[in-house]
Amino acid sequence: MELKSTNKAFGGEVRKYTHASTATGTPMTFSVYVPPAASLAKCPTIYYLSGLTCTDDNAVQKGGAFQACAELGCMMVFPDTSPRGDDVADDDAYDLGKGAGFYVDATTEPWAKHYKMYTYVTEELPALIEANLPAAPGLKSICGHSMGGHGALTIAFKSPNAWASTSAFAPICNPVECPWGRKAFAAYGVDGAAHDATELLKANGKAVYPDVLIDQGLDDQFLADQLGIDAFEAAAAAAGQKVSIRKHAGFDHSYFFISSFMADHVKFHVNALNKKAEETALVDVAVADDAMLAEFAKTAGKPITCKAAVAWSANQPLSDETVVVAPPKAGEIRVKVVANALCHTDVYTLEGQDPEGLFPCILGHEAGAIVESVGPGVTSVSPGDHVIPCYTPQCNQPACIFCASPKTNLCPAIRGTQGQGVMPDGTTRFTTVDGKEIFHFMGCSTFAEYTVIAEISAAKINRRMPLNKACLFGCGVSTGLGAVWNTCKVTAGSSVAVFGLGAVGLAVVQAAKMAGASRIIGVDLNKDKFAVASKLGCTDCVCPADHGDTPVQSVIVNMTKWGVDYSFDCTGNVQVMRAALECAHRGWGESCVIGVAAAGKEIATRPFQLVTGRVWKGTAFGGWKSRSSVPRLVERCLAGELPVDHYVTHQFEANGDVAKATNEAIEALHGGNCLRAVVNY
Ligand code: NAD
Ligand code: AHE
Ligand code: ZN
Repeated sequence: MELKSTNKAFGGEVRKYTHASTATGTPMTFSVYVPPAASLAKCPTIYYLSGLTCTDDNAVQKGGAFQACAELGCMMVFPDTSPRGDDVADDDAYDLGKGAGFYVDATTEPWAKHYKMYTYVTEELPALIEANLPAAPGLKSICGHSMGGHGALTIAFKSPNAWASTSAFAPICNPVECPWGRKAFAAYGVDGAAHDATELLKANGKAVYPDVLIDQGLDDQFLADQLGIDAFEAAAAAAGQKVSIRKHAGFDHSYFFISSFMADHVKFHVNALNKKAEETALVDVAVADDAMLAEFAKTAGKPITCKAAVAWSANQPLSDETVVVAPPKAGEIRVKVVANALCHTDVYTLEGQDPEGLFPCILGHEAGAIVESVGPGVTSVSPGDHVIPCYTPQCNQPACIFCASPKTNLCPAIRGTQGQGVMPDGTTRFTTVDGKEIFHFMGCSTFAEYTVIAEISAAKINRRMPLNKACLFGCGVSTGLGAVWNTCKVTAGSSVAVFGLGAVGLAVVQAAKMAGASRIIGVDLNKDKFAVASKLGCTDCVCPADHGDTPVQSVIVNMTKWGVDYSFDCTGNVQVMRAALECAHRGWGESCVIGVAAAGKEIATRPFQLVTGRVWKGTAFGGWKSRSSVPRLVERCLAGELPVDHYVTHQFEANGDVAKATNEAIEALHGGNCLRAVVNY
């Protein structure tokens, strides 16, 4: 594989490669878009098949796919449409031979020698891509235009397990019935019905995909004689295959048409790929433990009496209580909490600093758990599944503009009731044995042996991940990583300042290092944090107390001349938030608030700081869309790409007294040398 050219687009790269193909026996060229996210993790891949007469260049230069690919973190591969070369057979006409490989394997000479585009696209190229580029193994989808639309639909219908989804622009849907198809199949000696999307639908007689997206211009000059979309639509209806065929007046067969709807197709595929990523993440795990399932079957639908650490009021130690956990209602699940890590926010609320703090309540929101039972209508998880409760849910409803947007993770579906410490129906699932109601917390309440959460707050993960490690991805660590990769999108070579080197701050350091930041300045009042911070990537560590009256922001500006490209507050202290902003680079520095400030606290700075180009922003849970992203973080950790053991500095065994162990964890956090204290239930 030889790299022929590279161009930059939306922070990613457009690369053109040539390689000696074994399938076609000729040199083959293809282009690929590698998104910025690929520097951090392997990405799902969309294969785009071009139409007659095209090479990979057409779609690369005119397809308009890269912004969406960059935003959604997926690669896109553009193979050529046929073998090329002097000794490759060709035809004078544009619809046969070079530029018209029809994504089939020819059996008749002179075509049989090189025209093996089916094998090339379905086997050779994906193997080459997965072996040499940051492509997530087996996570691929396929789309295409015209002849490429025919290829995308037929290839997908023939091997639905290999392709997560398929879509097309003005596809040749019934080639056995159109001049292009009949000519090609006859010349290439191919059984047309085996390479005809409409005929395959008829042959399958059932749906193979949840949906297929097709866009068709109504002013398309080939619509009447070549494309056969009506036959396809009828066959799909007969087979019960959902197809979303969008017909657009005022559009023809051109790349103007394709580029107008390309982003929708990328989104369509990324949704399907995310779904497949979740599903496949679970296949290779140990089966649920039958004994546990048998236990769960006994308690399903009934109240469970168990132990919990209840906060009766602010600034009081947690109290060891026996509580009754009601069964999950519609859209809810009840989970057995296996391990819980303490986050500063739990302490912040326990100390009465949270404006939304309600007592009595069961705190806790960074846990690993197992599904005990599910309420009516729950489909995404089942008893025995391993989940991480997420305080930022993801409803994925078509009407949810937040879940639909790549710009945010702040799904508001249950935020109102969550802030009121109750379930979406406005009631609690926790009572004392004498019936006193107890509030939920952050939609999680994992300081209890059993808790009830909304289905949309449960991220289903790989059972191979120990739950007392998985819990770390429920809040602090994910938040720090996401603040760098999602919220600020820190680029290689950047300078970064991180205020507060607890678990959140250190995750920012780890992520900045992985993103290729060239200078990472760690700031903390507690110098004990500097050793681990340096190991994770800090190039400099600053203790404000060492600089007398010099404001720490000035210390950092003096160290860097104009300030840092990115700064992060991970303390929750509003003065520190100000310092973080004011040490950001003149002209373009971005400062991200992660810390949670106490009630009544507000941030302030001179507007001049913003006028002169600094940007102040914030993040909740690092911008991660919880149910689709947390399982992938867990996979990366399992794959060794994302070490997190260093965050667990303390472990406690509850042995039936969650309160005692959690109070010890709180002690440890206050001790100053604790990052995460994990309590095993
Ligand atoms: P932590 O207590 O473990 O770490 C805080 C660190 O900040 C400590 O090392 C402490 O020494 C340092 N610090 C405190 N005051 C400082 C100051 N004035 N100057 C320099 N350093 C100072 O907390 P954590 O669990 O890492 O959480 C950090 C913050 O992030 C908390 O406010 C927490 O509530 C918040 N948080 C926010 C999100 C979110 O989604 N936005 C998620 C998790 C945590
Ligand atoms: N209840 C507080 C808000 C607290 C806050 O900002 N929480 C963070 C998560 S902290 C996790 O340890 C968050 O994600 N907020 C977004 C949200 O919707 O709550 C208050 O100020 O009222
Ligand atoms: Zn937290």
